Amino acid sequence: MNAVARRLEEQLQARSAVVGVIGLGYVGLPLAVAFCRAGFRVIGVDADRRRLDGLSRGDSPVEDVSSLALGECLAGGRLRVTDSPASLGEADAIIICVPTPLSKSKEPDISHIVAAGDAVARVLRDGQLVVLESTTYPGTTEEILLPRFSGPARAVGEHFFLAFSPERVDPGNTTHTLRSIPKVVGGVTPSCKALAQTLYAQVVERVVPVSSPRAAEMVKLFENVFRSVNIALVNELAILCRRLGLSVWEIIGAAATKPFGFMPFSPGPGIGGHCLPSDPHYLAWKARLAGYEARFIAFADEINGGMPRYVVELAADALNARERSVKGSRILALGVAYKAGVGDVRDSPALDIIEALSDKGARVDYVDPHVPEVAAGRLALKSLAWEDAALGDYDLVIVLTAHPEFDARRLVSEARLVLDTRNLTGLLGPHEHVIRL
Ligand code: SAJ
Repeated sequence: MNAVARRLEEQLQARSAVVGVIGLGYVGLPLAVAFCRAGFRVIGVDADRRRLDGLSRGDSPVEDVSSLALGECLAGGRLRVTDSPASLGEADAIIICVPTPLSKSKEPDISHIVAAGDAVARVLRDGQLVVLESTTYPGTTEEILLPRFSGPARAVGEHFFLAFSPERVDPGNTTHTLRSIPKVVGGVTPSCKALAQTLYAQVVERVVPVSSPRAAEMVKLFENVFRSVNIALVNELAILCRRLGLSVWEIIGAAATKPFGFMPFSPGPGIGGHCLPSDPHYLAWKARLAGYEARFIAFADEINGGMPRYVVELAADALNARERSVKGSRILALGVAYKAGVGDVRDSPALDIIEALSDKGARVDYVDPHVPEVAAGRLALKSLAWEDAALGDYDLVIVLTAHPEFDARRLVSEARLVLDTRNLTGLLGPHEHVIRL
């Protein structure tokens, strides 16, 4: 480490360094609050004026950050939120946590990373560490950010430092917290890696160094491809078990008794959220550039993407078996969030299912205690209250998100026909009017 690096190292260890976070969403805001609570001064930057206004009022838009915790950081003067990236000139460490969505053609859209990189390049000075956290294809840190930051009199590892560290936030997971989830870090040079390790060691229990930013970028994508492929496997198993007259839930439950070499996943109506539907495509895209077709990723996407249509077919078959058509039937969807316990509807398969049933002429209502209102295609719907929903008034009740608020016993006793895609009613044994995925 040269003198510049050693000085930054001392500031990070003394927690006198100023930390900048670009992107105050489900990744950036918890990180900003964690550094505040560790004693750092933090500058939070976000382009969304409405989000900033809410943050300045102490209203947390992120379920994993309480407004109380946010308010304490603001009141203590440790956290300042702004829409001006120019203020990052004051920061000694800058963490970029901007979205990496897909384009319409399912190709990486790194425009937010490019914009953040250009903003940082305008304020970059000697002695700063920049870490990219946004999930992206292997090579982004060194191909997109490094050239923007390097110059004739500014070399990485000497004047400034650059690393990648994937976010591993699992929204709604109270068991594994930011502090307890090991943090993978890959630096462009050994000094970059060492400084990024010191930065994160102030807020997480375990830092896992890897050989390069590309390795760290790949680790994250592998984690998500692992989940996407295994979810597709159990979704295909669900389709197969139905054809063979078996319960996929029984098969998986029994297989999960194997104490080694097995990891259970659950079939469902499809996959949603900010990660699994999109992250694997970043790797598939990079693989194609390297002349390789990542077939597991493509096939998993095909299976998972086909589940909403499969659920609509099951619903139509269930109504048909009772001499009801979808057209004209009243259907109640339980849950629209992309997974249990959260209010996030991004890429939620429930919205596709509700829209498809409505397009077939069903009148669809929904209940989701975490989502007061939602747009499903052209539909603008408001949630009914679970306790007020007259389950017996519906021709079909479909469980799409297994929120803990839904009482399975009441569902089975009051509803006339249930399609349970999340095994919410699994413990209640077989019922003629309850169909499970
Ligand atoms: N799902 C299934 N079956 C399963 C597991 C999940 O159908 O067995 C569905 C969920 O219902 C959801 C989607 O897949 O619609 C994604 O579920 P998820 O549990 O992966 O939830 P995410 O995307 O919010 O969080 C994941 C993290 N989850 C876990 O590791 C448990 C992790 O992959 C990343 O930290 C995070 O994405 C991210 O930010 O990349």
